[in-house]
Amino acid sequence: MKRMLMGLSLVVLVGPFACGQAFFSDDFNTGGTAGALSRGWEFVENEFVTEVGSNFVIAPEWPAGQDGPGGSTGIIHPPTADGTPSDGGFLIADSDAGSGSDDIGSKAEIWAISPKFSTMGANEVWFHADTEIEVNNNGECLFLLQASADGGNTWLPVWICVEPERVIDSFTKGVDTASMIGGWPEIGSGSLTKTFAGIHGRWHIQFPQAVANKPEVRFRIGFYEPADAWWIVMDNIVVDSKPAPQGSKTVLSEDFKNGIPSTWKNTPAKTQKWDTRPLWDEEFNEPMKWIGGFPVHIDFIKMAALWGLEKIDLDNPDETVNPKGITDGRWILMLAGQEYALWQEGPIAVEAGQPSEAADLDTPALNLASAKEVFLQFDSEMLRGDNSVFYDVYVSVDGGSTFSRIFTYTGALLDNEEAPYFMRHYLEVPQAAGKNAVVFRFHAEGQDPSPNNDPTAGGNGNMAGFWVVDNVKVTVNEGTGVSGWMLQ
Ligand SMILES: [Ca+2]
Ligand SMILES: [Ca+2]
Repeated sequence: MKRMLMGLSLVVLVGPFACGQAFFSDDFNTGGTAGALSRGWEFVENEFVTEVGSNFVIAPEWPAGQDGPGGSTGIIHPPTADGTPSDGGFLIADSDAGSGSDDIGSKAEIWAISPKFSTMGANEVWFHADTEIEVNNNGECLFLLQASADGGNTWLPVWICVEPERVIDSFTKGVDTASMIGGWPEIGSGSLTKTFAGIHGRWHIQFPQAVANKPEVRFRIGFYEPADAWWIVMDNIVVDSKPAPQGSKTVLSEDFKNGIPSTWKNTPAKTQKWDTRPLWDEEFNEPMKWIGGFPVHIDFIKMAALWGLEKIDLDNPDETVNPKGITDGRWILMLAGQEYALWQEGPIAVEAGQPSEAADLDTPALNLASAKEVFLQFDSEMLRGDNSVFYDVYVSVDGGSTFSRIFTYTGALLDNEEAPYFMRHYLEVPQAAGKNAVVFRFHAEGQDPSPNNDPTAGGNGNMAGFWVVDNVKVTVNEGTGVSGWMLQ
């Protein structure tokens, strides 16, 4: 509610520089599930649902038949923009904690449908939410975010997520999902709207143009055939006309097409560097790791030639190489085949007698002396293999002498070793405004699993995870006109 009121006041204060007002917001801190229902939310299951305990509630309540909200970490709040947990109540549906039996073909649907709100006067409509959507690497659910321009009579796709095993299950069980969603997500497409990956952090996504300037708009998030789905968790939802937070002037833009630039500092704390290609396995002289006797690689488009594959054909999947099997959801990359900066846990540190692999990738020092607001954005695709792994972003305002953390993946609800997360993060960095030597740091660390967790015994090739970063941009606003993002 505070965000909405501040947004309205900004319209008065700074006129055209205020990018818009909130049409809807909810922090779920008032009245629990009953309070949300009284505000116009609907938490609905269709007639095909047989699962018990998978419907939406406002935590810390949970549905009858379920053990409790959240699952794996004990920190059950979803992450805010900097990765730390949200507060108070939050929206959750946890199919994993439910009985989980509504398989592919069941037509079961479970939805949280928002209250109606007006977008009159808007040219564009944006959805923002602190979000944790956990995608089972071998699940078969569809996660869907949709918007309605007619009060909920008809729905338009905003974001479609497919649990990776659904590709195989659709093929073997003859359930045509691809035509239902307009084709499978495209591995390697970098698509932020049709994906095999989950969401972790503050999510910014634009609604279809059709819902702008309409008197009765709604949105809904939910499961379609949620058997073996994990969960949907959201807090601090805001719908307004403000795009994801970024400045009007680009100071740094890096797509790693020519590798990691020499102007970037690439420092291994132990032995492991960031690179634009996977680790080299010295034993097999190939850029891959070995899992259960099979060669695997997080970017299997780059590995296709080695496997004798001409293409990854999701409409005619091969169980031995397609999403089930050795390349299950843990290895499906939405950035596959592209150039990027990659940290991947590997055997090098263990071979060198170092149990921990950590590396810092630093931007060049940026002169932001004339900036009133500073923003960092980057595409991020990551999988955390175990609790030894940390992925964090830091900023230095003294040229790289000292750093403070501005983002973490491990501060809120998270599950290890499922499908990766893939999204674009947008961070506001007020401490960098007006500073003349600003450095951003991507820090990754993890420990290669080894027999009996004995690092001196050598790694067993299991995966501790990977982090892919791409399309890093630093943007600023200068002068007297500011966007208002930092005034909220
Ligand atoms: Ca809350
Ligand atoms: Ca790139």
